[in-house]
Amino acid sequence: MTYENLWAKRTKYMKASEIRELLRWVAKGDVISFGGGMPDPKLFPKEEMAEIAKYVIIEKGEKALQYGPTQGVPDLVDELIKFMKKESLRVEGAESVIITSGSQQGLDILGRILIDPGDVVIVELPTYLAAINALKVYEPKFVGIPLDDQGMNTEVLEEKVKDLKNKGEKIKFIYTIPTCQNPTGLSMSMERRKHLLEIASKYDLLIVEDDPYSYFLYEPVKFKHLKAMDTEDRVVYMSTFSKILSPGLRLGWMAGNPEFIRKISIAKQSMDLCTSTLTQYIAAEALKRGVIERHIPKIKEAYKKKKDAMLSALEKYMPEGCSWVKPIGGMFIFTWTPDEIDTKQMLMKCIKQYKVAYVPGQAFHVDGSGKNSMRLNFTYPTIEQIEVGIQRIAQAIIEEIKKV
Ligand code: PMP
Ligand code: G9A
Repeated sequence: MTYENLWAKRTKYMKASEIRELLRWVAKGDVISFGGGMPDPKLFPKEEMAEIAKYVIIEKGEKALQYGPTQGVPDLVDELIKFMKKESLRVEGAESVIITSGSQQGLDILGRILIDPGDVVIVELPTYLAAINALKVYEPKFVGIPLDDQGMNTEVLEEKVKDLKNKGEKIKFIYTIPTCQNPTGLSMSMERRKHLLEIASKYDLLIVEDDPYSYFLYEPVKFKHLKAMDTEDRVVYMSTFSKILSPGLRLGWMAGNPEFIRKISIAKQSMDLCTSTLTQYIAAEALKRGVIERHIPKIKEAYKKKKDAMLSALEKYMPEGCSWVKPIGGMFIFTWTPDEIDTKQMLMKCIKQYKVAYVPGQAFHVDGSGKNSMRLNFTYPTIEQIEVGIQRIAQAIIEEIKKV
């Protein structure tokens, strides 16, 4: 059988995720992983989750083991509305929320319902690579807006938007991860957030706010969510249980205009009918019992130590010409090497010879830039592995510099 001739045209735009590909090496065990944004597995609240899982199956099994509504089981939606309210994320009611199978599904659905080939999607430069991969299949034109230490440069954004509008381009939405951005760890300042909303209002644009990381900041700072500042119903908010509890549950959620949510729900029906009812009931119970509220301070404390350990190791071992962001939360430290280094080329050597993995930065850049950058995850490895792993990467960089 030859499969080559069978593939639909759209498969041309499907690309294997650099993050997912790296998981193979992590599974081998002897490679220190700074790759995928995985939580510290030692911190999962296993006992409490086991108790909850048993309770849910025994006490709520008739519903929890059954199909559920596409928009999400009401218990979880209600709990999420309360959870979001504490963050000043007020939603009008259950019709404004949908539970997705990970927020990754939400990203794919956004592409399905919004993008026709040639439409413009504005993203940060760099941005989350699996968002790029999910949306790419729908053939948008990506326009990247650079970031600085205040997050997305909204001056540049306005210029780009004006230019695109003058050219008659159809801008479908602006995708942003305003707090502890993936991959850079940068956060958008309040001024920039205001400016972004002003631009969206002036040019009548939809904003997608992807927010997995704002729940565990390591510094005593607080940012308002774009959704909380939005007075015109033009922000769609999305988040996930993956980082604040467990990615194995595969639960994300979106909140926005009810008509918009309804469209998402219809698109979702043909993908999976509904998100796992079992894990939704488990998550609802975890929220009810305060498991997540108790878990967040624990991960904050542990991850801050790991982040500091990685920053110290970078300081200690990295050669001249390297620089990195000091994040206030999240899971990543984005690092630049000297210009002459291609981190994608260096990766295999790092994995095979030095037994350390990272995500090359280029995959996060819609314009193909970022060749000399890498994303380092600090939540999954142990503190000891962080020290050893950074020393190994530094050694590999030093050798590469000698070669050129
Ligand atoms: N968006 C961003 C910005 C992310 O960092 C991630 C996970 N790394 C996701 C979406 C997807 O998360 P999940 O599907 O596990 O909810
Ligand atoms: O395992 C994945 O693919 C999810 C991780 C996301 C990330 O590393 O940003």
